[in-house]
Amino acid sequence: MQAITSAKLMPDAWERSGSHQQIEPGDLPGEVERVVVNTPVFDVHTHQYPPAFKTLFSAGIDDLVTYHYLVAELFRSSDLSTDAFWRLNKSEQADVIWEALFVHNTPVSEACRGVVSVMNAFGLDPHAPTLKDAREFFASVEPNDHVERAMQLAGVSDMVMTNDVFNDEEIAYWESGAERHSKLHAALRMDPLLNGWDKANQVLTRRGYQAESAVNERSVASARRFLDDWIQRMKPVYMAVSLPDTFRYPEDSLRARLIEEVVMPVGREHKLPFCMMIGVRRAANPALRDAGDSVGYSDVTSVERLCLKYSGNRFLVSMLSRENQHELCVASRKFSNLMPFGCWWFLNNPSIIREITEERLEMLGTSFIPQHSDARILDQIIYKWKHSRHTITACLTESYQALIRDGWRISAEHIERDVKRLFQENFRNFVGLPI
Ligand code: FIX
Ligand code: ZN
Repeated sequence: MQAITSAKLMPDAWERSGSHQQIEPGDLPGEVERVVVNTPVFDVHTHQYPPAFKTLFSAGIDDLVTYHYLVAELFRSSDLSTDAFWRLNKSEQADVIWEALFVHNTPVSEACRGVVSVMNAFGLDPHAPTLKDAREFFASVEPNDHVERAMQLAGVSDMVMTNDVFNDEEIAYWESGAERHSKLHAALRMDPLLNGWDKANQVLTRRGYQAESAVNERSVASARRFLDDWIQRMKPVYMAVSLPDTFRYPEDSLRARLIEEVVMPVGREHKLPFCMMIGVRRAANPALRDAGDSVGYSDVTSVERLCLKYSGNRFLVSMLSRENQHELCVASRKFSNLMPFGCWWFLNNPSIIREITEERLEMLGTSFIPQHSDARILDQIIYKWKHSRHTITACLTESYQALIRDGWRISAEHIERDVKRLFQENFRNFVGLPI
């Protein structure tokens, strides 16, 4: 005779609360999709700029089709040499890529399917034999309206830019007071400072921050003053760097000294997280230029050591190697000042987004940032978020279904709370932005 537990005699907490309508298992997939599709997302890492940053602002079909992901794919489906390709102008390059990857082959790769998604979103024919119609359409849109339309289609509320304070072209816009966009937040990117001090110290000196090849007291003071001044001007939400797969901490290197004596103190003083994107092997094939970067297995223990030693700092971390993802989840369980984010670059494919999101839900609950677009071309946010939302919906649905199997009950309010945390609140809380 099975004992009847007291729980069955009394209305339980769910019934007593009376405020939540339980979702039936059969309705769950549709409810999760409704919430995921309709919850605006904070895109925590992009390469976007406001239209006022004219030469840095990128949108439209020629930029989309010559995105470096597609350039890499072109050479697997064309006999064209890299030299011959680079001698073409942008629209000629786009025509070659369109022919090879969309006309003579089926665009099944994620990057190609992304272009199809974007064209479909704007009512353009992805089966068109040429880019003529698409070019006419994109030539007709006003850039500022285009930003609003693309963010609305993508369901993106805010985007974080990548602002390279060592790029003369970009800082000219900042110094000229070029108009910003209230929903495009700055990120102070400093790859040259940490990965190329031999040149960076000369740039600092040229700009009035006397520094030397040695990371000595004078250099440290100048580098900190340089960052302080740019933080004052940009109001970034975090400081960022892309680190190679060989990055180690601690290490006897200029980079380690600069992290310890410049980045960590500046981060604490300004309450700015340090965003590390780890695992790039730059220029694995230099002939491909931007498309020539590759991936390398990196060291998660180095991340843990930084989180332990600098418990007063916060670390946003994305790693490029699929093989590092499980370790990064484990490290995130150990350090609440470590926030894993996104399925970066070569990981931004449905099969891998699914794997990473599932293991994050299993090990971190809803305490992580599931995705970022890394969009270089404005229109990419439309496909990157459409495709990622599809996979995130599937992962969340399976997590809820497993919970229901084990006795939990789900309401729409709970799903809305969870997705808002994943898409907005985890990041806003971590960088100190208002909810
Ligand atoms: O370092 C980065 O911000 C990387 O995301 C880029 O260098 C890379 O080219 C990219 O856009 C990947 O999606
Ligand atoms: Zn990026």
